[in-house]
Parts: sequence; structure tokens; C-alpha cells
Amino acid sequence: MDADDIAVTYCRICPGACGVLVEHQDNVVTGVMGDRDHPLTAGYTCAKGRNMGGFHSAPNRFVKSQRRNAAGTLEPIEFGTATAEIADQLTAIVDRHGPDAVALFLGTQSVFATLTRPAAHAWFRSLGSHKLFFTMTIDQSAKWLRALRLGDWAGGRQRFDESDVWMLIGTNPLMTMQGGDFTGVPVQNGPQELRRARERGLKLIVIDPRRTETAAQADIHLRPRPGTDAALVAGLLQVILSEGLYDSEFCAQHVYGLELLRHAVRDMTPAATETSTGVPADQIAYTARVFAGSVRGMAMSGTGPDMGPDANVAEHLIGALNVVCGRFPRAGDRAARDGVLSRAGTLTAQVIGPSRPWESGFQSRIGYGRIHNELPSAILPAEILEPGADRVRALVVVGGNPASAIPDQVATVRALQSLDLLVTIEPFPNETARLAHYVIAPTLMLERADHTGLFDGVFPAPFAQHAARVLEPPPGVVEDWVFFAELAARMALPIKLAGRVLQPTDERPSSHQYLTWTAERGRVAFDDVVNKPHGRMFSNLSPLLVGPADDDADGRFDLLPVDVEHELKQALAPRDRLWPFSLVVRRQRRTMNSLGRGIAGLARDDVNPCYIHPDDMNELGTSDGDAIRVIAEHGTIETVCSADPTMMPGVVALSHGYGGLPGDDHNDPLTAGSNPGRLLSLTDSIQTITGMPIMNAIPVAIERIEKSKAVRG
Ligand SMILES: Nc1nc2c(c(=O)[nH]1)N[C@H]1C(S)=C(S)[C@@H](COP(=O)(O)OP(=O)(O)OC[C@H]3O[C@@H](n4cnc5c(=O)[nH]c(N)nc54)[C@H](O)[C@@H]3O)O[C@H]1N2
Ligand SMILES: Nc1nc2c(c(=O)[nH]1)N[C@H]1C(S)=C(S)[C@@H](COP(=O)(O)OP(=O)(O)OC[C@H]3O[C@@H](n4cnc5c(=O)[nH]c(N)nc54)[C@H](O)[C@@H]3O)O[C@H]1N2
Ligand code: SF4
Ligand SMILES: [Mo]
Repeated sequence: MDADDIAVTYCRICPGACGVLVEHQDNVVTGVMGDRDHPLTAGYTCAKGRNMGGFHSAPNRFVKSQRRNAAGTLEPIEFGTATAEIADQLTAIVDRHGPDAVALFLGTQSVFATLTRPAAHAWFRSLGSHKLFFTMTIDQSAKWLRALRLGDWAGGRQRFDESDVWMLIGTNPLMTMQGGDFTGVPVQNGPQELRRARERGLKLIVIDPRRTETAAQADIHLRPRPGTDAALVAGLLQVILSEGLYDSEFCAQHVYGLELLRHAVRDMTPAATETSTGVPADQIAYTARVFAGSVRGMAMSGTGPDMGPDANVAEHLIGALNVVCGRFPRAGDRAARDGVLSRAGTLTAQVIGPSRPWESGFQSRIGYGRIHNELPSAILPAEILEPGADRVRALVVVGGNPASAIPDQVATVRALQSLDLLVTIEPFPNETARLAHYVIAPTLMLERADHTGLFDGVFPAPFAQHAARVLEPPPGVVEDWVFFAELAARMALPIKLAGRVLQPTDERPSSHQYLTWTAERGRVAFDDVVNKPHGRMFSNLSPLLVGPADDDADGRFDLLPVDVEHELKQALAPRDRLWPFSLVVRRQRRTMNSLGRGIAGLARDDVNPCYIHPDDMNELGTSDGDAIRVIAEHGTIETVCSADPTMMPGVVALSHGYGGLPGDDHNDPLTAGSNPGRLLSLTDSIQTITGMPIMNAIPVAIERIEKSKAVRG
């Protein structure tokens, strides 16, 4: 193998952005290994990255765009013809019903291709529709809401590498690579970074019912009953506020509602919190003292609390914990981001006071306003089905799989099936593509160039990398962004790409040109990144410091707005526990949501097991691989069980992203996996404002399926 056939690049399946060496021959990947010379990831990879070749050469990959014919099957169509037809149909729908009849759904994989989201947004903005959906709103939209109701810090978060404590609530970043402003943990080469931090004295607190990969590294691991984070954090706040462990100076200057909060949590003594959460009282008091007694370090969270039954108030209290302890960088402190390829913005030591954008501006017919100009993904089915002049009749999906991901899969699929036009830009025959009228076949990561500007806020150091195209794309595929630019041109819509207006008749810039534009507001010359294939650490850049507050700064955090106070009362009220088990979320190393199923090297994940503690398995009379039924108030699914001693007794876990479409006759739980989304409801106990359904801590019963009745086995 000569060196020409080994490309240096980085993986773009998840935010890990691991440096890799890709060996290839005749346009086919023959091997992938971690890049030991990569300044941040130093050779670390996971199975998904090492099998990235399998994605590119998968036999079921769409290498041409597809159109559904009269018989209901997809058949190949030229990209130009498909785009022209889609443009005509969208224009007709807009002419008749207005732009709000067209919706855009941005999925998880729209995030990792540098140009996809900007170009999709550009087309959609020019179209003038309000019906924008993104997976953040079936994920952790409670974080957006928290920053708006509580207020936010204009200086950003504290730095992990300067902290002496860090609290992670319901997140497993060592596996999921959820870092940046979500968890603040350095996920690049995470295990080693965490070890290093603990060696220098950082105390890691993990709150998770499961003994996760991350919890296994923790100094303190609390295991609450699922769905009780609001009560647990209220209990921590009770100790901190009653023992005077908070930052009174910071609170005096920057906070409203301290006394209200103190009053609201006054009854959540450690003993009362133990009753609500199952965590021993002494551990609660100890954890509160360790967190508040440290000098620096934040409480951060993941899908555990944010998908739970009290997501909005739980997330608010997590924010309040940071606020009362004053855990934000002050003037002169080093900022948590470096702004290498992206615009760093102005960081100042002041509060961005609360605001409520969802209360004004566009309101959907079914009663939700917008946050960050988006509507909640969970209302998409109703936006399609509920009658009204502006109901959604056409949907464009990019890098997502709403037919699998949006809860109450049966209702969601029914809605998608009733669309006049469903278009997805999608490489694989996923559940959404199986319903679509058109599928546009896109390039995959090794077939396009990218840069790491998107990860500026995730990298723990001033680092940037450019990925050049490694493989020639199949002749029938286009880059995601090219579809949106072409669609805009054919709909006669001017679009704005990186600040420049592109008229429908203008020549499209090259991908390299567009990439260069997106990096022009960074602090380094793009060429200095492009010519360093392993990526470049810009250690010579002066660190970004948080500046002093503006003279007229008067924003304050609002610890307990009236609606939060109401939600808190509800969350702290005693609840009956009538079902034997609680079903929680979990992510798998070998898949990224629904991506990875059926890929060579990752194929074993065709089965989606329900993880159960061995003691519970004994009691249920099941052993590994047995078929079981998971029964919830809103649905029942069949799957197989897997003994897992990291589970907490009484808690079971299932990953999402499996299970085909409702009614599939190949829906064999032993080979196709099952979709936990079928156990969820889009109408019962929905969070206010964010429209977030309950997706975690689902009360369930488990039943062994007798061998003779199992689908197979
Ligand atoms: N390998 C891989 N990586 C991924 C993904 C993937 O599918 N595979 N998905 C990506 C996506 S889209 C996202 S959003 C991120 C999510 O990133 P994370 O939020 O880190 O995802 P999870 O691993 O589901 O972590 C949630 C944790 O919450 C715990 N938990 C469950 N219920 C509760 C509860 O009530 N309270 C508390 N405190 N904890 C609870 C679970 O045991 C679990 O460990 O991961 C991303 N990374
Ligand atoms: N029950 C339950 N439901 C959940 C969750 C849960 O924990 N439990 N988690 C929720 C969360 S956090 C999320 S983020 C959503 C995930 O919801 P989605 O983001 O809608 O689902 P993904 O499976 O990530 O879809 C990504 C799609 O992009 C495609 N793709 C890969 N590469 C490219 C590319 O280069 N270009 C294009 N155009 N497409 C590409 C993949 O083939 C895949 O089909 O699911 C949510 N649903
Ligand atoms: S999928 Fe794996 S190899 Fe790729 S970036 Fe994420 S952790 Fe790294
Ligand atoms: Mo997500």
C-alpha cells in the first residue's frame, strides 16, 4: 500500500470528530484506524468510525435519487429531474396554501456536514415558512427554555480544565460524546482526559440510575429512581440554601427570587428527598456540600432529566444550582470556547436577562410559539393532521429519520403518510425514506470536504481541522447543500450563503468556496487549516478572555418565575408508583440513533435488547436472549432481554432508532429490534412551552413471551 492511498481526515458521525487514517484502494475503503498524530484525539476511535467504509459501500445505500412510482415503489431518477419536480410541487403548494404549508425537519446528521444546515436554513428563510423543526426539540429543548426563563450568562460556561468539581446529571459523555455547552466535558479522547482531571484533583459527581461508563469514573455516583431529578436537585438546593453554602455576593448582584426558591424547596430536606428519589439522605447532603464547597465547576445534564416527566423544571433547577453557586466565568477569566474557525462573539461577565420569545410572534394553530425560530418537533404530526389553512402539506427532511424518532410512532407515521409531498435527503432506506415521495441521494462524509468550525465550542483547546474529499462520490449523488441551492434556484428564490446573496440565475459557488466563506469570521486563516491534514492546534492564539460587564448591564437571573414555581409544586408532589419497572433511555456505542443498523462491522446491532438487572431477570424467569413484551399505558412492544448488572433493579433500558415501520411483517424482535417510541404519547403529559413528550422514565410492565408464542426461537 503506498502512502497516496492513506488519507488523513476526521470522522463526522458524532461530535467526537476523531482523527482517522483512511486506507483506500480503487475508491473503496480498505481500513480505518485512529490517527495517533491527531493533537486532540490521539488515536482514539470507536467502532462506528472504524467502520465508516461500510457506510460508503453499503449495498443498500442510495447512489441515485429516487421517486415513488404509481405502484408505490421507489425507482431511480436523475437528480435534476427530481429537483425540478419537487420545486414545481412545492411552488404549487405555496401558491395555493402559503409558505407555512411547507415544513423542514433537520435531523441529527444535518449537524455534522458543515454546509448542510446553513444551506437548508437559507432556502427555508427565503421560502418564508415558520414550520421549522429540528431534533433538539425531541431531545434537550429544556436547555433552551431554561436559558430563556432563568436567564443566561453572557460569558458562557466555566472551563472543565480549571474546575475542581463537575456534576453530570443523566448523561454518559464517555460514550455519547455529548460535550460542549451541553456537558462541558472534553469528549475528545474523553477517558484519558477524565483520568487526567481526576488526577489533578477534580471531583466527578454523576447522577444516573445506571452505572454507566462515565459513572464508573465518578467520585460520587448517586442513583435516583428515574424521573426524580427535579426532586433530587431541589434537595441539593435545600441543603445549599439552608446551610448558607451558596455564593451570596454573586446572588446579591445577579439574581432575583433567591428567597422564593429557598421557600419553594424548604421541605426537601435530605430525608424527604430520599423518600422522593430513593437516594440515601446522607449522600444527598454530602453531594450538596462537595459541589457547593468547591471553587469552580458546573452541574450539567443530558437526555436523562431532559426527556423525563418534569424535564423543564428539572433543567431549570440544574441551572439554578449553577446560579446560586455563582459558577460562571468572571471578567478576565479564560472563556470556554476559542473561536478558531467560527465567530467567537463578545463574551462579558453579565446576565442576559430572561425573555419569552414563544409568547409573541408566530403561533401554531395548536397552541405553541417558537423558540429560536423553531416549533417543537413533537407537534409536527398534529401540524400535518389538524385541519387549518396553514396545515403542513409538504415536508422536507435532511439528515433525520422522523418516522422512527418522533414519539408515538404510529401517529407520526400516519401523519407522514398523509402528506402531499414528503422529500428526504437520505443515503439509506430508513423508515422515513420508505414513506417518501422523493429521496435525494447525498454524498457521505469521505466524499465531501468539511471543516471543524462547528466543533469550536466542543473542542477543549484552540484546534481546527479541514477534511478533504477522500473518495470520488458515486455519479448520482450530490452534497446536501447542493440540493438546497438547486431547489432554491428552481423555485426562483434568492438565498443568502455566508452573507452573500445568490440569485437563482447566479452560478453556484464551489463547495470549497462556500466552506472558505463559512470560516472567514474565525480568528485564523482558513488556508493555515487546509494545509495541515492532521489538524492544527493554534496554541499561539491569545486565549479569549471574558470581558467586563457593560456599564448599563442590569439583567438578573430569575430563579423562580411563576410558571416554574407551579411546575415545581407538581414535580414535588408525591406520586404513586403503580408499575413494576421504569423504562429509561440509553444509547449504543455501535449505532448513532438509527444510523449504523445493518452496516458491515456494526451489523450485530440489528437486535435492540432491553437491558435488565440480573436479579429482575431471575424474578421474571427470563434469561439472555429471551423474547419479552414491554407494556406501557400507551403501547406494547416485543423485544429480547439482556442481563446487565449496570442497571438499577426496577429500571430497564431500551435504545431508540430501531424497529422498522408499524405493520412491517418482518418486525421480528429477535432480528429487527423494536422501537420504544411506540410506547410514548404525543398527547398525554406534554411539557408546556417546549411541547416535549415524556420519553424517559416510562412506567412499564415486562412479560416473558412463552417460547411457543415468540415470533421465533
Ligand atoms: N454512540 C452513540 N452516541 C450518541 C448517540 C447514539 O445514538 N449513539 N446519540 C447522540 C444524540 S442524538 C444525543 S441527544 C446524545 C445524548 O447524550 P446523553 O444524554 O449522554 O445520552 P444517554 O447515553 O442516553 O444518557 C442518558 C443517561 O441518563 C440516564 N438516565 C435515565 N433516566 C434518568 C433519570 O431519570 N435521571 C437521571 N439523572 N439519569 C437518567 C441513563 O441511564 C443514561 O445513562 O448522544 C449522542 N451520541
Ligand atoms: N424513544 C426515544 N425516541 C427518541 C430518543 C430516545 O432517546 N428515545 N432520542 C431522540 C433524539 S435525542 C434524537 S436526536 C432523535 C434522532 O432523530 P433523527 O436525527 O431524526 O434520527 P437519526 O437516526 O439520527 O437520523 C439521521 C439520518 O441521517 C442519515 N445520514 C447519515 N449521513 C448523512 C449525510 O451525510 N447526509 C444526509 N442527508 N443524511 C445522512 C442517516 O442515514 C439517518 O437516517 O431521536 C429522538 N427519539
Ligand atoms: S463515531 Fe466514533 S470514531 Fe466517529 S467521531 Fe464519534 S466517537 Fe469518534
Ligand atoms: Mo439527540
